[in-house]
Amino acid sequence: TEIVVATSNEGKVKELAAMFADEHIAIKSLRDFSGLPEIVEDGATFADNAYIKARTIALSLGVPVVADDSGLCVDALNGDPGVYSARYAGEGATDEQNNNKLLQSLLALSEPSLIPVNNPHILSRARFVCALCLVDATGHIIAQAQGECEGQIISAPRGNHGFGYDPLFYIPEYDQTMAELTSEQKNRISHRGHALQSLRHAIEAKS
Ligand code: ITT
Repeated sequence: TEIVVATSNEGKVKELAAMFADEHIAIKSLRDFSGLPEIVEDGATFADNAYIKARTIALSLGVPVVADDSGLCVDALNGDPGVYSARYAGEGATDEQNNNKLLQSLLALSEPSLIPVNNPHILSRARFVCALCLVDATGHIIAQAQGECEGQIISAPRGNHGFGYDPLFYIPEYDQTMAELTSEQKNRISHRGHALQSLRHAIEAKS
């Protein structure tokens, strides 16, 4: 079996492929197709954007589609970059540019109260959020789900696994950043892992 995921993000593809592997479901991403319509990702929420991506691609290909819209919400930045996580440092920004922008924004706040005296490296609490949406071949929602993962933004990157903001996302319970965890560990505790579990339950509840 095969499922189309409406994403061009290789990091997402790898993680979702690993999560679907147990069920022998292979993933096709937008990189496997050409001539697809432009996706206008102008929703106000992760859930809205996941639906927009899934629906656009389902209507174009005429098959069921899953989409993942995700991002990082930082408390000290009032929830930013949020739905703008992929383009925080500008359209087409690299992960490194986005990470630098995040550190700059947090250091610019320079509110000493945000920084616990015993650990000067923690800049803010934060959470990763992932919305998944499964639509049928006509673009109607079959199931939706959201998952979150709590952590803290640290002042210097650590680790080189994962993607995006993983090197700056510290998880106290593991004393490691998301980029220091193995992909198996990450998938077990991540926003994406939780969202997929919840999507599976939503699908089972329907059938
Ligand atoms: P698609 O729309 O093609 O799926 P995208 O990267 O543009 O890819 P989003 O709009 O959902 O997707 O933005 C997600 C951004 O949030 C992503 O680029 C990362 O910067 C960040 N992000 C999401 N999940 C993450 C994770 O597991 N680890 C680190 N950063 C993550």
